Amino acid sequence: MKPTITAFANSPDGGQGLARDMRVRWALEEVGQEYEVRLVPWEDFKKPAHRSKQPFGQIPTFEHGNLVLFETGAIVLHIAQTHQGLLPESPDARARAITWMFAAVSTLEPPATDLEVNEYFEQNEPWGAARRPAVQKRLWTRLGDFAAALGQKEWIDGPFSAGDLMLVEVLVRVEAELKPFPNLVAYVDRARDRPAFKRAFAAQKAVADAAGEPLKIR
Ligand SMILES: N[C@@H](CCC(=O)N[C@@H](CS)C(=O)NCC(=O)O)C(=O)O
Repeated sequence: MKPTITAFANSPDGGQGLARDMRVRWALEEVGQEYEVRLVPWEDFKKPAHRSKQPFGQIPTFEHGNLVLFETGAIVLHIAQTHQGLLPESPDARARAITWMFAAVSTLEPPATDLEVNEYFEQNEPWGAARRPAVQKRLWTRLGDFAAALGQKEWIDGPFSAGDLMLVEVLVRVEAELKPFPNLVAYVDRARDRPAFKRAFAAQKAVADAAGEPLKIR
């Protein structure tokens, strides 16, 4: 039986890879696991049926048999732990890869999301523009720290892992901010070159193309 994930019926980014089902699609493609997709219309996000699977009324979710998961970090970790290819065999290297997954969602993603929120939802507030430089500075500090840790390595710690997958998926959300960090730009480009990334991106884009005009969220 294939797992089923949920995704936007009509993604606000028109299929540019920013909707977070991309992370899950990409992980499934990396390990060669086929999957089904259930599209959720925007008006159903906060309804009880969807909340029973995702308490915050968000996408994506992951269902496999009786197991229902939410939170992309947890979903990607589950996929990586139940298939070969996204986590190293050695316990120490595995623990380090998982550490980077947590760094992606708990250290890098919050300032990235803060910038997105400022861009999409706060620009028309009287204080929106004034807040932006501080938000941007916090993000740049984190990006600089990560750029230093990555250095000129191909991937963050040995072969490509679920850690890289989650890190890249955060970086693509703030691509315009990566320019001062050429090694981060090259890291994202390398990831985008992976056949599994391309397949996941194409599958997500096909849904958006079929949906027509992107969802307006602001
Ligand atoms: N921390 C969650 C974030 C999920 C998330 O923000 N999903 C967005 C789409 S990319 C969403 O559903 N937004 C609608 C909302 O938050 O109401 C995860 O990683 O799964």
